Amino acid sequence: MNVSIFEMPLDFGASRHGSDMGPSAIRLAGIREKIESLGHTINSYMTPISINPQEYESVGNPRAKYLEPITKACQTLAGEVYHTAESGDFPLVLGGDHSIALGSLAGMGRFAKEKHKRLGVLYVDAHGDFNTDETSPSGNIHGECLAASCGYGLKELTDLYYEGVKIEPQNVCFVGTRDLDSGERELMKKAGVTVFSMSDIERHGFPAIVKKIIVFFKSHADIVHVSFDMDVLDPMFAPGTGIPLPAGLTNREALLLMEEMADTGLVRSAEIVEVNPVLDVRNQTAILAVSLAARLLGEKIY
Ligand SMILES: [Mn+2]
Repeated sequence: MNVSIFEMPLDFGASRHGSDMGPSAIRLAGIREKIESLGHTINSYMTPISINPQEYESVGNPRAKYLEPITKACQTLAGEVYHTAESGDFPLVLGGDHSIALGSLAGMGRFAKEKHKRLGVLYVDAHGDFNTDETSPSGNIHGECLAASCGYGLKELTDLYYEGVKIEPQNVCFVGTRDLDSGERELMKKAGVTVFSMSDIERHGFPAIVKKIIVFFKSHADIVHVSFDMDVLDPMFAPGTGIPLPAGLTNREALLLMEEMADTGLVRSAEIVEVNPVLDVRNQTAILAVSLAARLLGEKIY
């Protein structure tokens, strides 16, 4: 397979800055060498656009902080992701905070639409990212990116790249969720997304949940985008992330999930976000991000 890697050094979407250094940390952890060792070809490896550090931009509307630089960067990313998917290559986007999903999902949304395929999204995240400008307690856009991609929220976000819904909410499956704001929870229920929370995992066991996720995508999607937020992991395994929350997935569970998703043959694109080296210990979060990407791209132990 040909893989194109996009580095998105963007941290405007979060209140704890430093995830703009995530792509460098993942690069230093050896993403390129790892992917090539699996027999894939890296077709391009680039920073698609130059993104100013947060200190050089103004916050703008406090209800939608850094809206302008985020939409500008995501617009460019969307085009890159679309053209990569169109050429048959696998776009792998490295964040950056989760607001970059606005770009990836817009790019894959256009690709799916043009090919008349149903796009599914596996959203691996401790949080819902399903706020709108009206429900968000913080005004941080990384908490609104999935809602916006599903058509809810500010027009500047919902109509990014092209007008209209990028992903049908009934084709979205969450896993590892453990912290939702009340407004976003309500909107998620109304929108009809599927959620496998940490409580569901505790109740049924992780392998049983993985089976349900696979069944979900086999019946809801022709192609799948995996959006992986490192904060889904327990901080024991991923301390280098903006909003660490206890009681998360173990490294073993997350690796298994990526392996099983690879085996579906449906995954056509992915992003790994919220690696924040400022908060990390000896780059372990970036190193784990590389292992997760490798499993998703077909790495087998035996
Ligand atoms: Mn997130």
